[in-house]
Parts: sequence; structure tokens; C-alpha cells
Amino acid sequence: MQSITVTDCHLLGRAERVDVVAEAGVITRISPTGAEPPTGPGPVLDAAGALVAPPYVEPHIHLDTALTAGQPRWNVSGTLWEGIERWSERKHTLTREDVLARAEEVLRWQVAHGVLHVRSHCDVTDPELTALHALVELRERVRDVIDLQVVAFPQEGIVSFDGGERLMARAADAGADVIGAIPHFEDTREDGIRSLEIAFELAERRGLLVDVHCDEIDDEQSRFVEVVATLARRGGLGARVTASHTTAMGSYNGAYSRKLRRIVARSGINLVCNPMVNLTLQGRFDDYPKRRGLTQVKEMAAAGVNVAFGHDDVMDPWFPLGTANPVQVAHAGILAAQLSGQDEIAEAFAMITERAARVLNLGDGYGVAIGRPANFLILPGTSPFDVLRRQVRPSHVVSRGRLVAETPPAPTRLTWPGRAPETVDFVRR
Ligand code: 17E
Ligand code: FE2
Repeated sequence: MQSITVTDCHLLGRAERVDVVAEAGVITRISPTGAEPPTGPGPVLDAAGALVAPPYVEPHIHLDTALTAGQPRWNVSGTLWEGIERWSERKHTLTREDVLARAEEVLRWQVAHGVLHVRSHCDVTDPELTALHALVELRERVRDVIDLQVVAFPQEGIVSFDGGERLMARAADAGADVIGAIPHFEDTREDGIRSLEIAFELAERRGLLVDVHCDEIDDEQSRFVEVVATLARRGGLGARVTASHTTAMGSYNGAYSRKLRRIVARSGINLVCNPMVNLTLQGRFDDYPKRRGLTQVKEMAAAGVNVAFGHDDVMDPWFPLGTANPVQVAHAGILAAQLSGQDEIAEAFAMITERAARVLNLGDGYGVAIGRPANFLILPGTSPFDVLRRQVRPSHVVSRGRLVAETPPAPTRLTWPGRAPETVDFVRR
């Protein structure tokens, strides 16, 4: 039976150092360091007092479009809208092999960064559903290392795209885990509402989750989050529903913001903010002062709403950069949402771990605890604050009780006048 023992671990919220033992892919023991000998014949890792944390969770990425920046043309204006046009051109050339190769490459980057749970949107406004079939196939193939949820995402609309509703149902038949929508892209307000009703009906009928690209526009009149929250509450769906992007919130007036926070909190839905991408895309139609449209992260969290941070794009028509690293996303989120308090910075770490896990509805399938899947990271840092400030990479990634990625430390040797050559790792001593 495959086993692994990690000694001298610092678990969040636990003062004493512990040893963590996993057998057959499940955590079977957490005991004070040295209290019992390693179990089983497997490897023994010394965490040396480092943080041992549950894996990162990516609540929002687009694996189907990843690594296509500049194909066939660069997004010159930098707007969401030109991104959709450029992608529409690229979409006509998709093949199964092309999608598999790009998506799998990014999944490998994610595992290297310590991400073991991913929700990927997948454009289904394609009569062939080429990308969706490929991602569903990939989901099954990578199951032993990383969990993948696939969202049927209607990039060009459900109601305003010819045959859109039928494509959504076909995507559900083909194995999508989550139903998406894009109400702000539909032609009219009424079509936007209708598209949400269609999405919720489909999700409820098939027992699927819901994740809506919602109000990703700098139009203060784009107000579909209230509709998503209301449909979730009426259907009793609560945390099975997520509103992503929600950038129009950056433009809402105080009176409406106050009202909306209550509606969202009461509904129990999740919000996903994608700070790197929306800082890049939003405000493009403004002169100065220029808005930087983002979810009201702080205020919604204070109102009791579960908010998580997502990467969104990796080198595609909407965003040219990215290595699929959630620590970089959380860092950007801290700056963008002004999360500078000590507790707020710790919360930013939760937004790429536990809070993101709630978005994916992982439940007992997540967390470093006895009886749970042996998925965890060794982070050579002293706290979430330290991990985010120094952008610490996991030295070890353990998935299903197996060591799947290792990153040796990369300290810098510095020569300084009057000092012996020294190692710099940006720890404040
Ligand atoms: N599609 C969309 O509507 N919005 C985005 N941010 C991306 C794709 C990446
Ligand atoms: Fe997105």
C-alpha cells in the first residue's frame, strides 16, 4: 500500500508541529511530531517547520482559449469585445488535438504551482462543441492527479446566438459539470434575463452547478447579479451558484451597492473576482479619471459573501501574460481590492484555497484532515502573509498521496561591501 509521511509540519490554526501520514491516497494520521514512527514503506519528507496547506484551487480559468494569444491576430484595443472577436476567428480552426495540447500544458503548469482543483470555462457557441468534447476527455484522463470541472460557457450568448439554447443542452449531455451564461452580452436586458432562466432550468433539471460570467462590463446599468442571486434563492441552490467577474460593481452607486450586498449575502451565492485580467480589460472606454472595474471584494466579504480570486486567462486574446500561478493572482487581488490589513491579507490566501474550494463545492473532498484525500502542499514560509508577500512556491506538491511536483529553493548569492557573501531569500530577519 502506497504511503507517505511528512514530518514537522506547521498546519494553519494549529500551534504544535505535527506529522501527517497518508495511506492509499487518504490522510490517516495527524499526530504531534515524533510521537509515532512513520507508517508504511513510502517516502518520508521533512517539512522542517514549513507550512503545510491544502492545495490551491483555481475557481475560474479558460483552458480552451489558453495559449492562443496572437492567433490569428493580436487583440490591439485590449477590450473584452475585441477579445471575443479574435477568439471567434481562432475558434473556427479548433481541433481536438489542438485543445488537448494547450489545455494539458496549462494543467501541468497548475500542478507545478500546487493547484489540484480547477474549474475551467469552455466556449460552447460552436456547433461542433470541439473544445467541450476535448476538455471532458481530458478531465477523465487527468483524474488521478488533478480535478477538473468543465463549465458549458456560451461566449456569444444563449438567446442572441443562433441555436444557443440547444448547444447548452448538448453540452450538458456531453458531460459538462457546470452551466454558464453571459447575460451582459445578450442583445437586450430581457434576453439577458431569459438566458439566465434557461441556464438555471437546465442546471436544475440535470443537477448541475451554475457559474455565470456576470456583468463583465463598465456599465453601471448592467445589473444581472441581482437576477442570478434571486434565481439561486428561489431554486434553493445557494452556494451551488457563482457569479464571476461582476466588474460593473466597480461602477455602481452607493445606494444600489448597499441593496445588492444584502441580496447577494442572503442568496448564499459565491462571487469570483479575476483581478489580473479585469484590471487589464476594464476602463478601456474611459478617459481620465479611468475606472478599474472590479468586484466589490472587501465589501461583499464583509457582508458575509464567499468571494474567491481566479486567474481567468493564460496567454489568450484577452490577456497576454500568466503562468497559471494563483499566488500571483492573490497578490494582484490584494493590490487591486486594497486588502492591506493583516487579516485581509490572510483572507486573500483563503480566496485561492478554502474560499475557492467552496466555489467548486468540494465539501469534505478538501482540507488537511484525517479521512480526506491526501492532497497538500509544503510551502516554505511562515504564514499565508509570508507566502503571498514573497510569492513562495510550494517545495512539494502531494496529490492523492503521491509526490507530483518538487521545487528546490532558489536563493540568490549576494556580495555586498563589508559583508561576507550571503544568501538572500527576502525573509526579514
Ligand atoms: N470571455 C469573457 O467573456 N470574458 C473573459 N474575461 C474571458 C473570456 C477570458
Ligand atoms: Fe472568464
